[in-house]
Formats: sequence, C-alpha cells, structure tokens
Amino acid sequence: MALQAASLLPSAFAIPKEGKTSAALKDSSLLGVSLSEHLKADFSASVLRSKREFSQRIGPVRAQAVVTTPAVNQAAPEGKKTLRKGCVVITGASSGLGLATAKALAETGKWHVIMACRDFLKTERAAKSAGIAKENYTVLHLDLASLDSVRQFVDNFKRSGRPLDVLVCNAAVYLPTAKEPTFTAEGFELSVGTNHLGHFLLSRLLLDDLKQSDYPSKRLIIVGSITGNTNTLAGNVPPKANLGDLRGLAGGLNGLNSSVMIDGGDFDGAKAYKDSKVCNMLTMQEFHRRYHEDTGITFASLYPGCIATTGLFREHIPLFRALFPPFQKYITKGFVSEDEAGKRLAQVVTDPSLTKSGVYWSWNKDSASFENQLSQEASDAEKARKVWEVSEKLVGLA
Ligand code: NDP
Ligand code: PMR
Repeated sequence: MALQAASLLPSAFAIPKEGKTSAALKDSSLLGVSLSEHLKADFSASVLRSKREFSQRIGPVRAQAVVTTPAVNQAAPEGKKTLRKGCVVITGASSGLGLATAKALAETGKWHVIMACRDFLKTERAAKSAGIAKENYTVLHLDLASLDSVRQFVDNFKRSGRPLDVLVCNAAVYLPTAKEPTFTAEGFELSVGTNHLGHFLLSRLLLDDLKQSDYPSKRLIIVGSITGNTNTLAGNVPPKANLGDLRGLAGGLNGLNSSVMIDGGDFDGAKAYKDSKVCNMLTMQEFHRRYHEDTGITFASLYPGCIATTGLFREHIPLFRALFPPFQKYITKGFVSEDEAGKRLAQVVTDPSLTKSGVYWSWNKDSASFENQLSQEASDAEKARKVWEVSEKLVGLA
C-alpha cells in the first residue's frame, strides 16, 4: 500500500489550472485569513432580524400542544436577558466528527443535542463514553439510507415539541473498496443515496422548523470535504469528483435504467463518495440562494480537516488505515484530531462570528477559520439548481 500510495503521488502533485488562486494551499491549512469586520456586522444584522421576526410572531409557533420557551428570557434577575438552551440535530453523531461535535456543544451547557443515528445502542454507549450528560442529549432513530426513515424521524422530532435551532448534516458512508454497488431502501446507490439524497430530504422537511425557530442565529450546516474540490491537491487524487451532466442522477442511480454514478459512468465507490460531497456543497449554496434572504437562516458547509482516525475509513484495507494517519500527520500536515475537528464544527454551529451564509469554512494551521474557495464544479450555480431539481424528484418532493 505504501508503494500504491507513492504511485499516486506524481498525478496527485499536478496542480490544476482551475481555481486561479492558491486554494489548494489554503485548504491544506497553510494560509490564514483573519475574520473581517463585515462578518461581525452580518451577525448584528442577523440578531436584529431574528428579534424582529420574534416580536412579529403571534401565538404558538408549533403545531403541537407544546409550549416552547422563547429564546430570550426577559424575566431573568436584574433585567439581564438570558438565552435558552439551543437545540441542535446532528446526523451521524454516534462516532467521529458528529460525536466530537455533540460532546463539544453539550459541554457548554448551552445546547441540547439530538443525536440522529441509525444504531440506537451504539449511540447511547458512545454518548456515555464521551461523558455527555444525560440532560444534554436525546438519541432519535434516523437511517438516511431509507426515505421512510427520514420522514419518520421528522415526525418524531416534530412530536418531541423541541424547537429546531441548528441542523447539522454530518453522517456519511465511504465505500472505496466495494467492487459492486450497494443500494438504499429506495434503490439509490448507497453513498450518494445516504450522504446526499437522505440529507436533502431531511433538510427540506425540517426547513420550516428552522424558519420557526426564534433563536438569535439559526443555521443549516452540511459537512463537505476537500476531496470533492478539484481546485486542491487532495481533490486531484484519482478518482476525481465529477458530476458530468447528471444523467445517472436523473435516471435514479439504480443500475437498471441508469448508471449508478451521477455522471453516468461505471461504479467507483471512492468517486461516488466524492461526488456526494460535491452535491452536499452545491445543496448548501442552493439553499442559501433560495432561502437565506427571506428566512435569515445561515447556510454553511465546511472542511473540518483530515480526521484520519474516524470510522469513515472502516471499509478501507487495513494497511491504508494504518498508514493514513501518519501520512496525514507528517507528510500532508492536514491531520486533525476528532476533538479538534469537533470544536471546529461546533464553532460553525454556534460562533457569533460565523453567521455569514453561503460559506464553505476551512481552518488554517493555527486553527483559525477562514472562508475557503470551492472548485469550479462545486460552486457552479446552474449545476446546483439542476442537482436540486433532480433530487427533489427522486425523494418525492416534486
Ligand atoms: P464516521 O464514520 O466516524 O461517522 C459517520 C457517521 O455517519 C456515523 O455516525 C455513522 O453511523 C453515520 N451513518 C452512516 N450511514 C448512516 C445512515 N444510513 N443513517 C444514519 N447515519 C449513518 O466518519 P467521520 O466522522 O469522519 O465523518 C463525518 C463527516 O465528516 C462525513 O460527512 C464526512 O464526509 C466528513 N468528512 C470527514 C473527513 C475525515 O477525514 N474523516 C474529512 C472531511 C469530511 P454508524 O455509527 O451507525 O455507522
Ligand atoms: Mg488525501 C494536502 C494534501 C492532502 C490532504 C489535505 C488530504 C486529505 N489528502 C492530501 C494529499 C494526498 N492524499 C496525496 C498526495 C495522496 C496520494 C498519495 C493522497 C491519497 C489519499 C487516498 C488514497 N487521500 C485520501 C485517500 C482516501 O481514500 C481518502 C479519501 O479520499 O476519502 C474520500 C483521502 C483523503 N485525503 C484527505 C482527506 C480529508 C481524505 C478523506 C476524507 C474525506 O474527504 O472525507
């Protein structure tokens, strides 16, 4: 495998022409960009807007007979305004980045985390061993590889009577060694079906709940990745992401009347994952274009760094799993621990200086956040619109 990895080097180091600036360097955590003043201004505006929306609303905001606490408690002692606990849904919080983010948020005492996971027991155990206090989390069942399960999750969540202040679409599968495709309950290729289509339906169905939140800053975050961005060195390691003309997606990715790959090509598990990440980043931007101005919701994506120790690589060969962490730590220097990555995502959930919408966040070597540049394909507005329209047909929304 060492040899195999080395043999990838020549093509990997050929930096493409696309993306005029040195985004590859930025994304690989070598350059820092300080937060500009307009971010702070944006936050003040968003707080004001939320307050205005809140004061304009009459009557209960939810359909259920549950009274939710207003975000700002005016009756606090000495006239001080205190913020109620925020409620954040995190998909795939049973391990890796999702678990570390749940832990980081719960530890503040300011957030209740809904751990939206497919394996209830595993998640309970993970929460316990991470030391997340019982009162700070709830496990709710969600299998993103089944659209029925997504709908069921949304019903259950609505019935819980909790407000939705932030939704984090984090779960993913990566199947780099699969020879043959596998499928979701509805027959979509599993990587795109889970990572993109499951999250697409989830976030569309929960958008109204986010809109109704009276929290000062409501956010929808979809985890992206450097490997879907071909304006970086990592994004040029074959197979590269490429959605083509979306003919496979339009055909339903089922391998019967269409290809299982978005671009209509032959099955490749690693490419399917990278394509799904491009869909994630495009979806975030399309949400931003369609809904940010009217709703005040912040839509964001991010590359948290290379968390080379997570379960994401569970399907990879053992030698890869052994060599990947030291390779990322000592050679690319893109490595980040699960704890550190969790703090980064928690920052995107809650930091008042990260309220700008439509942004793909990354971090430099001092762990300072900066607005990163997406590849040409991952920022193609026309493609984003098409992915949105085809996806809503596939998940039964259009
Ligand atoms: P993990 O494998 O540790 O976490 C993935 C999570 O997704 C698990 O909780 C898993 O649940 C869950 N999941 C998988 N399939 C489903 C499903 N059908 N329904 C519900 N949940 C599901 O990997 P990471 O923490 O590394 O990945 C988290 C995110 O970070 C992903 O979006 C990934 O693309 C992104 N990312 C990761 C990087 C890295 O270097 N690791 C780099 C850049 C981005 P279960 O425990 O039941 O398997
Ligand atoms: Mg990559 C700055 C260089 C850099 C970074 C930040 C990553 C991140 N990778 C880099 C470079 C390289 N990688 C180079 C030069 C090679 C050839 C030796 C290389 C190889 C490689 C493989 C085989 N890298 C990988 C794989 C995977 O199977 C991982 C993958 O693509 O998962 C989809 C992966 C990753 N490299 C990363 C990151 C963050 C990943 C995995 C996680 C992800 O994108 O979700």
